[in-house]
Amino acid sequence: MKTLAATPFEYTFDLAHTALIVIDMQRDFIEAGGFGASLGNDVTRLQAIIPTLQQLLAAWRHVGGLVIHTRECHRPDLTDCPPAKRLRGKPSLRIGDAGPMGRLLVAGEPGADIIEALAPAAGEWVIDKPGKGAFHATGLHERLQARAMTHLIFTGVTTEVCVQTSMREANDRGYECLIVEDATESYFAAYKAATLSMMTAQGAIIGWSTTSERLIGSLEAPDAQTTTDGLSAPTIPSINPTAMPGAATGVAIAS
Ligand code: C5J
Repeated sequence: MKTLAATPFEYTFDLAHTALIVIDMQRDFIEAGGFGASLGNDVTRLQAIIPTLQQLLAAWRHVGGLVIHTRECHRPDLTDCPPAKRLRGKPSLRIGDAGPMGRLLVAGEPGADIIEALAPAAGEWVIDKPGKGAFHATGLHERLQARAMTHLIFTGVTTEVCVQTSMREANDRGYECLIVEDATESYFAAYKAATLSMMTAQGAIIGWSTTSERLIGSLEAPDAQTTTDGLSAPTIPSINPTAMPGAATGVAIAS
């Protein structure tokens, strides 16, 4: 078991039953010309977390943890995109419209891809989701149950939309949830702060938050495991994620 300092109190997890979830680090949200930009947002705010996510992914992969990537996208015929989602507001381009990276938020288009710097490695799960939440119409819960997963660690974008929705869905399904403060970002600083605050309030009513430094530190530390004689024994070797292949370049590392 691993325990780390978190808000509002310590978070404990067993790596074998914990998945790291990277929400929607897609070109459509991170790069100019995509869906996020069509709503008038400054996408450079989201680009700032890429190096942190690379370090965290490298550390998580090094210890053999399950990684799950999500992509918010729709079928080309948009039958899974309700008008209430497509027609809302006055964006410069709507979901399904053609932009510089192909049709916005449509599966298979360049804009729906995960950015190259955070490309999924072999064996990692990639979940296409038509909603904001990762559990809506994806079968994710069933797959997690089949792998006996109990704890989920959330990262990605945007904090108050798809990350928060997914973490709330997970909490309702019984998962112990942690969000990594510097590995998630919003187009709006105030919304990110409010989201972290409301999810961890009232005794971790939705879950916990921590920093990537603390989480990586917990992966580097010896695993506290009770042995038959009642003593603790270290099981995980010490690591330095910044020195790993791929940590700086974003090259995918097979887990
Ligand atoms: C949004 C997301 N903001 N991934 N999607 O529409 O947060």
